[in-house]
Amino acid sequence: MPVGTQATVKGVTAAQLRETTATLPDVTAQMILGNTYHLALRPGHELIRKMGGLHQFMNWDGPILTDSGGFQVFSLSKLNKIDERSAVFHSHIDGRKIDLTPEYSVEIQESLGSDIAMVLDHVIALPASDEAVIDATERSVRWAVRSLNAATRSDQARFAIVQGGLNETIRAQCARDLAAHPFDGFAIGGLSVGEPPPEMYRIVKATCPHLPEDKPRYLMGVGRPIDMLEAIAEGVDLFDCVMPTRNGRNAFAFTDEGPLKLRNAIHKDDPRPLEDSCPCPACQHSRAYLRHLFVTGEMLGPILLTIHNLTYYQRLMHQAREAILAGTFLELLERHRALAAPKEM
Ligand code: PRF
Ligand code: ZN
Repeated sequence: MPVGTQATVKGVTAAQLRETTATLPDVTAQMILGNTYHLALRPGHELIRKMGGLHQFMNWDGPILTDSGGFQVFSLSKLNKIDERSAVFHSHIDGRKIDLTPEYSVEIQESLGSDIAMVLDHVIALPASDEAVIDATERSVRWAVRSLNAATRSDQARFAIVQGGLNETIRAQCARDLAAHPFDGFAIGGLSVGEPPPEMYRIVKATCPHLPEDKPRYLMGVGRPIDMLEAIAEGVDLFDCVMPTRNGRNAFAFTDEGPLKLRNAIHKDDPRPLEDSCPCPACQHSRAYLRHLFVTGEMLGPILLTIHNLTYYQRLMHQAREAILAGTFLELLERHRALAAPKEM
């Protein structure tokens, strides 16, 4: 899922976003991610509801998943107080005090009208003691059940979020506790927060076997191409990450030969496209031209690289699906492990 925090996937129109999947035969509608926290603060979920909901507001007719605000409250706001009832915090925009209960997060997401709503979770900073991790994890389970009970829309799916820090036992218990309730899907949260990648893979591997076989699994805020493929190998289905868009804005292009930093002088007179076989509009141009756009600060540079990176990520996920069906997924994974490995000098 491309990230559209502020009701826009930064730098691209809805039509351009749709085009990033146009050459992939198995993709008919592509999901994007929106954020409860940001949209409730600005422009306000009531306004978006009055404007016909988030799909109409941003002209996206594909599916939308909204995050609950749990992670953003803990990472962006001035968190005031967290107890069993709610997380009380001050807006990072105007300092306004907000009392975010699991029920209020459901209400906001129902106003936004997203297709999938995430439950409010308690995310804690790592490292933390087992005691603190267990406390936040058990609260996250109780909040997830409250969210389920508060929901009123039958046209919105609800995903629970597994927490549990870097402790496999706590993770497994949390996954089993959540799996006992009729959620439509299950996310793995609290990862990709600075831990080394092998630690994240270890926790994903320990969590997945405790989740229902027949419901989607979503690894939140991940990640690099290799991280997604490692997680797919453990049974994860869904991801969101700012990496293709944010890196694109910073002149960083993903390719099947590894990343390219377009500001680098090595590209100054390179006539080749980023990738020969990529059908995206950026790949109608030379690397020399794309570099020129970044060096001169032209806005087309970030736009084109965003489109290329989104196209790359969608194609990678398409390749993973095809490889799973063909029984060749491990070859794809090995190829990307080699790409991601530190280069020998
Ligand atoms: N919880 C929620 N959203 C998230 C996360 C989480 O743990 C993460 C962790 N990487 C990203 N987004 N609610
Ligand atoms: Zn391209």
